[in-house]
Amino acid sequence: MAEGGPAGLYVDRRSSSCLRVLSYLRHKGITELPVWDIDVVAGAHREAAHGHAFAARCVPVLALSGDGPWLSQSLAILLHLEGRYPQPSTVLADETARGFVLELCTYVASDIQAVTNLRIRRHLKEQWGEAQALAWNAHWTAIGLDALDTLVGRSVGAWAVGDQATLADFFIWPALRNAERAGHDLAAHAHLGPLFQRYGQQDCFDGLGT
Ligand SMILES: N[C@@H](CCC(=O)N[C@@H](CS)C(=O)NCC(=O)O)C(=O)O
Repeated sequence: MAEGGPAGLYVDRRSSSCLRVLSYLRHKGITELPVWDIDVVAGAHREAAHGHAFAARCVPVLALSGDGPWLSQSLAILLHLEGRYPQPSTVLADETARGFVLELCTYVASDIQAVTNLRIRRHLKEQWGEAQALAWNAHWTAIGLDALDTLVGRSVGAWAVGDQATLADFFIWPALRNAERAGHDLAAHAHLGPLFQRYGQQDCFDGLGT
């Protein structure tokens, strides 16, 4: 992507943060937004030429035009898209319920994924080795999912908050997918285990990600 590369959504399909946005696009039926793949494991987002677009040094990034503005942070991107594509709504009208949806989103993004993401794991591996990096990941995932299970237990229905998809689902599904792929036993969680099974029947998540 040149500094003024094409507009659209920049993702790495291995990234749980990107899967939040990709599953949301599917759920909403948004097909007109161009999606560009970049390789964050190879460091494409850290190349100096892309500094404006990837100022936060992470994906996803939504380039609203070739020259910006650029939005990073999956929650900011989803709230922007929700304004452009309000139906079907994934934010709730009731203020308390809407706040709870955002609580779940930020719990996943800030309290689970932030301490387990690529640059953290890479640093831990370089400093202390692969085994310690894996142990760190398992430790914070277990603590995070325990708390998330309690939070979700307050609201869960067919989806994480009641019986309609909300922003929270697009954060929780990739987190559970990551945890399962890392060997975490989701069945040990009273609410998250069954919820992940129900997610498996939803088209918006089916076969998404690499
Ligand atoms: N808080 C950000 C997190 C984004 C993030 O951590 N993305 C990861 C991939 S899941 C990334 O680009 N990592 C690159 C790196 O760590 O160098 C969001 O919600 O979008």
